[in-house]
Amino acid sequence: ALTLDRVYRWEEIEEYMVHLARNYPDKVTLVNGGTSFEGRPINYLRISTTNFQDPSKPVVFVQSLLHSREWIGQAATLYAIEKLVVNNTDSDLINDIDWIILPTANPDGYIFSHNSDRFWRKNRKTGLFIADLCVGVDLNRNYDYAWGTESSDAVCEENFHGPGPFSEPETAVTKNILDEHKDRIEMFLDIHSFGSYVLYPYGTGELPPNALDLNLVGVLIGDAIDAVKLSANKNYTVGNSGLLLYPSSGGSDDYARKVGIPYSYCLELPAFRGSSSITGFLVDPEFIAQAGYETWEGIKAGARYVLDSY
Ligand code: 0X9
Ligand code: ZN
Repeated sequence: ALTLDRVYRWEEIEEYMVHLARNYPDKVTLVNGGTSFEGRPINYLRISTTNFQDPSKPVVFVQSLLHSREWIGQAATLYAIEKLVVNNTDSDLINDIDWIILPTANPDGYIFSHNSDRFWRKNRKTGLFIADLCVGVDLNRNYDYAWGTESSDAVCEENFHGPGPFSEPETAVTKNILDEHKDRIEMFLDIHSFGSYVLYPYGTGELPPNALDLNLVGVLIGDAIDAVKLSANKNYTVGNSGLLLYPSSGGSDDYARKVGIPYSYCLELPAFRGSSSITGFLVDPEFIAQAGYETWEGIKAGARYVLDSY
């Protein structure tokens, strides 16, 4: 088991996933989804009591750490894995749903955020700019939905969208998972920070046909989280990402919705102290367990909705 009293390094999380697959072979499968730009394996877990062979079960896909500095989202994902596999108190969620969980979508960036620059956001793609004076692609602008329309074509910018849609091996991993299982994935959650938002497509501000349902289920998720917060901190807001937050294109949630995943969200977890500056990415060890616990309440609410309506 893993205790959420600190942030874990990439190698530790990899080891943890190997350990789970080995110790819970009837529930957990470790899958390699590809290789990062710097050559690291991008591994994810399939959690299923029927080895993913029962097409009558819906799939919930949770991804985190697409943005390197957003450490708290990865902690929340690890908490969800623990609650599903090691310390399960919600048997319906593991028996009746198959899960795909990708804790570290951007391993190169994550390691860089530990070793060199705590506030690094992008991946570590090089060869884009003279003498590599600027490196990295914003992976959440690199998916193929309205690619390049609400993002930057300048390598040095934080929201640089890359040379083309899915130019990055890291975004190709998500794409392949979504494409492979799109008929069964009912919910996709891409966990980010910070701001306490439940955001739904599209980042351009255009509304998908099921926007009303997306809003309704988004409110269920946000309310479930707020219900376990201290009253002073009830602060989740729900809305279309382009309208509520800011316009952007090429997001993972947008691609998931585009290929047919009905309930696709970007969850922006809170900053550990109502911070509005970049320090909102910093993680207080005391906040990790709470963030994991409250986010899990939201994930459960979303997953149960999906289960009941599948
Ligand atoms: O800008 C982003 O990629 C996300 N916010 S963050 O502060 N974590 O960088 C929001 C993405 C919302 N989804 C889409 N725009 N599709
Ligand atoms: Zn983010």
